[in-house]
Amino acid sequence: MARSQSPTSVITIERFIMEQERLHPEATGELSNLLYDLCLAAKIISRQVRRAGLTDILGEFGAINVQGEVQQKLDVFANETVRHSVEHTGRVCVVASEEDEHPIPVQVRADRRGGKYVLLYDPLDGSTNIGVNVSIGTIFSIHRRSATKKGPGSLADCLQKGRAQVAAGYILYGSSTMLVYTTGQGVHGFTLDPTIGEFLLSHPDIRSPDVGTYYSVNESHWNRWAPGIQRVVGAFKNGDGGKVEAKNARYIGSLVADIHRNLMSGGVFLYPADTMSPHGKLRLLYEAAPLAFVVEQAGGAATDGKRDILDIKPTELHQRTPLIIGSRRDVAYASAVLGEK
Ligand code: P6P
Repeated sequence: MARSQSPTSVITIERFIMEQERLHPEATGELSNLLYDLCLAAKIISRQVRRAGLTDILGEFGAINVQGEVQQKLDVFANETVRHSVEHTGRVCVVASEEDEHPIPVQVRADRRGGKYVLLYDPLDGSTNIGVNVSIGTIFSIHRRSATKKGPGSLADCLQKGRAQVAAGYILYGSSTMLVYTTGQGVHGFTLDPTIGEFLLSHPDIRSPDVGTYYSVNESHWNRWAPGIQRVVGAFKNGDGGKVEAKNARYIGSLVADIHRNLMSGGVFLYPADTMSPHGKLRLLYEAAPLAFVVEQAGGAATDGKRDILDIKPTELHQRTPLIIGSRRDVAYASAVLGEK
């Protein structure tokens, strides 16, 4: 019989972040407050996503974003909600989004010093799934400013290796709304209780199995892949007679949903380069790098096939990268095969 939770036994994300902060006497609380800001944005976006089918917000906004994709109304709403939740706080000096061509420097008039942090985010990944009620997600990455010392931040502050992130995570708008994040002290999952508007600790210290149950890839791209990738996917599908067992295929086509399932159950996700997308499809700064930080902190791994995702030095804001991410031994297997001559 599950122990019913008394109101005093629930741990809100606010209490959890505060307790985590106390582990770092040098902490000023600014990172904690920035994470709260993102929680507020997540609640607002979640409310709108949950109503998407009931208001006229469905459908296409009509504008074309920097990726050349038709912007869905919820994309625009989510993009602005995240930015409006942080830009007045004095905690960030620059924000950059998948939906905006350039970073947006932030200067709060009263504070000449300028914010300490950089926020990179994909406001609503998988948005083509909005109209068919498939889970979608928000992904965020937080760095300290590095290139500028005060005032508004710059593109150079955004172009940092994933290894330098101070926090990263995602919000999954699925059967429930979950926020999963890391600050380098493990990975923790919180489920939104909409009746009280609080994210409650539901998955402390998430650890991924070393070997995955699932492999996730869009196999319709098979003929566009390099032979090494075909070998790797073939082994995940059929086994390779010893080094890796055949796995179950699971591919939702919504990055956060695929990554979250594999994080919890064990699995490996691949979005390789191919003849049509020579650098892959997914973005390094606000998709691959934050997810790699989370997955590594849960005991997994993430590579572009040659290098750890977190060790790649970005040169452009929206640069793409091939991505193989998930259970540690599955990623290692893929890297070993791809490294063979
Ligand atoms: P494909 C959704 O459009 C997205 O950006 C990710 O969420 C998802 O993992 C990927 O693209 C799916 O791409 O080519 O398999 O449809």
